[in-house]
Amino acid sequence: MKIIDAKVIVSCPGRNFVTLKLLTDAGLYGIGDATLNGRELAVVSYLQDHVAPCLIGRDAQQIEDIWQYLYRGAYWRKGPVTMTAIAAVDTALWDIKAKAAGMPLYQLLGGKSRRGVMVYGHANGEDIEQTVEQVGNYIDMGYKAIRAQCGVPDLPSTYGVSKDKMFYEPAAAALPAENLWSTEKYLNHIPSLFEKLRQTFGPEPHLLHDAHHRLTPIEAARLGKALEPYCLFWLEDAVTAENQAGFRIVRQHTTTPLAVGEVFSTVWDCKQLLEEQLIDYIRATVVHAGGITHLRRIADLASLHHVRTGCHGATDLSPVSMGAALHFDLWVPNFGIQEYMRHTQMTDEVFPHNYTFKDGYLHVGEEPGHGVDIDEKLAAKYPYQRAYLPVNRLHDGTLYNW
Ligand code: KDG
Ligand code: MG
Repeated sequence: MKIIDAKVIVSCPGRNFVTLKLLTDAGLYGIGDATLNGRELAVVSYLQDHVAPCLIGRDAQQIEDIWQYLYRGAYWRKGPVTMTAIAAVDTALWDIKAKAAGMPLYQLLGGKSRRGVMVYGHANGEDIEQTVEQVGNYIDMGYKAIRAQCGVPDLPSTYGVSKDKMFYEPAAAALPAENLWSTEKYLNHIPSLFEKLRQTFGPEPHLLHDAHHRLTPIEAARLGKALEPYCLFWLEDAVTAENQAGFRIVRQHTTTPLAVGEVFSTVWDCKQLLEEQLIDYIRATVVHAGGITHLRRIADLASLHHVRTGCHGATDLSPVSMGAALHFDLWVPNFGIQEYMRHTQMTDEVFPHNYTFKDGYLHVGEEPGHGVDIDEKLAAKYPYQRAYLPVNRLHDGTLYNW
């Protein structure tokens, strides 16, 4: 079964998405997500100019060989642009293989390990009261796990807090917005959010929080300790992880479970974190970490060290990523949780899919493949719009992590 065409489709149904469609001479096609938020066109060029010419004529069934060909063959390894492009090819090829086998993708991976995929939703508010209300709404919708973020007094904006309560979209400006950040104000405020949440909802709902890479290890240690009485499911991205050893300090001080990895692109980004058991959940995902072929290797290494998966699932990962991730989640033995930030109706219409939400779990359909398609005609109605993530500055103007 030969690959005869590789189409790169760029569309902006409310936000930008890059999608790869691989077509074969058997009449089967596969879809992969190639969206890298704020740097979309770099992946478009990588795929169109450098990957597509090498794919034409190759056997679509040789997923592993094509993965190695694109990874080793480039000479320049790793990095988010390369790995997102490889991921798109890999996801499309798994889609094709599953369609050729007449099976939903999870069957090819080894079958179901669980009945459904537990997901967490995003509650946020300008203040504690609003966030508490939103958490209540998610509980009413059936969610078992909720990420809670809230505004910080005296900071005009905070990561994760949006006006539209179901859809958080930080990449909203044609040039990066400049936000203000204060670690002191944040650290003084956040524990009281979780105190209030536990007082209101009791011990049952899983509560999560994302610090979005803004703390140093010792600051993260302080937050982790302060949150211990509220038994979080996880504290996410407390520290940037370029220096994996930095997590040792956090780990030595707190029993709050730690999650990291949404920006990781290969197993090398988390080798030390996993081998030293410095984290509890690895957030690498299909689209940014080399597709199912590579994510499976990360998950296997994680499982040796008691680390579970918690794949990234923000709105900038298209429904194609979500579909592929759900098949992966259904199979992976060391599954933890899946992030599920809902897409807008406009996005859902461009990407028809068969996954459904019920009682806090996502379920995939039984159709062959990963169950997500793209309506190319509709996609063509929404041309690309440049959009950047914000940047953060401290009070004195110093550029900081967003
Ligand atoms: O593109 C950046 C977003 O995906 C990121 O800010 C979302 O941190 C995020 C999360 O946990 O979903
Ligand atoms: Mg995050």
